[in-house]
Amino acid sequence: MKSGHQVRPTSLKISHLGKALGLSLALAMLPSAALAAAPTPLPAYSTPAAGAPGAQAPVAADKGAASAEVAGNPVNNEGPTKDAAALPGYTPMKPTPGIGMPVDGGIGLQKQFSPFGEYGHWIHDVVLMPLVAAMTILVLVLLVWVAIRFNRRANPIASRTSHNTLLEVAWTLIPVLILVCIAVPSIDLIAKQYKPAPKTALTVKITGNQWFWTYSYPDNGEFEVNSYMLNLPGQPIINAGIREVGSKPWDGPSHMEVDNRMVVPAGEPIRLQITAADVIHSFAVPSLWFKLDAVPGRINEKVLFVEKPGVYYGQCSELCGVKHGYMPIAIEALPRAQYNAWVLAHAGGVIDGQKKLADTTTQAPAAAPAADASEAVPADNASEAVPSVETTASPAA
Ligand SMILES: [Cu+2]
Repeated sequence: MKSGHQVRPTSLKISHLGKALGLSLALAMLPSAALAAAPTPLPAYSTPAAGAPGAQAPVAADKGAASAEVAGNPVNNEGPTKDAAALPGYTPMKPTPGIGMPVDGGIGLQKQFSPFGEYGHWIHDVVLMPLVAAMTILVLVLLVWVAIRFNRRANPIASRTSHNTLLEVAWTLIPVLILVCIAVPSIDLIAKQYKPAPKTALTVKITGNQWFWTYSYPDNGEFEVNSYMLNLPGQPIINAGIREVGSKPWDGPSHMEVDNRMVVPAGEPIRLQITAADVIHSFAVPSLWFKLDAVPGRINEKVLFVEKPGVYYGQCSELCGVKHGYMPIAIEALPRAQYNAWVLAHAGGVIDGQKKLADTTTQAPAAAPAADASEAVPADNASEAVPSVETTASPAA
């Protein structure tokens, strides 16, 4: 028993203890005091009552949106655009279950529907996985072998060997070769992904907002659609004024389906220009091997090529605020003719806007390189050499 020793502090000790306690208390209080002083904006997502639709504005400005507006970025406060279901002459495509979307218990990559995706999937399956598996098994076997064969009991007198030239060369060269095997295809894939879209490619501009996506079609009459996640039946309303998932026959999975999909033509390169209106978002669609950050004040560009018609789902992949998890992406790829019909269903939608733009902005049509003309050309322009269009969407500044 040493308790007697402990309960006999001198007065000096008590005063030290008191000071230390006071200091730590003050330190502990500091953050809460600071919090109490600062106005705490409640996240807009807290829906007070499920039975009160419209209780919460669909475009709830987070801190990011406010500061973005101050910085001169255009903030989309227009709210939902007309639901795609209301478009004349267009019926959204019904997605194929398990295609272009995550599946229960899935552990691999999603089935790919773009050339880059197939290449990337091949690297994963044929290069990376066998190498990783072989290395893991080799190291495991070596460890087990050493533990059994060379433990103290099995091998009481240890070898004093300290150098082995052949071994040392081997364990330097083999990892180098492994890295080369990985580097060659992956650098090749990266380089290919950096290649810009052909000059004749259709441009679609994507803007990330808190918390929905805006898709603009500068080549098709500059109309734009806002894309909101559909609400979930029996759950608090996430986007006021938006219908519930499952209320139309073409609706895909909950949390992924939207009121207005990003409709694009299949089988041709599309120039996606991506920006954001408030905070950083990220436009990611796994089955199309596509992920690109949406950054306020900056346009990121990448080619999208969807091999066949279908509906492909993705999600915002950059933490962007309280409703980050509720701004899914749905891309509907249609054959050219059906895409054109979808364009015409919008007020102000035009088909040959791409060509007209090219005609008016052209500087030297004769100088268009022949290589460009031989590259994939949108179907409605296939018969003509389309002069160059540099940038059809103005930067968000
Ligand atoms: Cu986001």
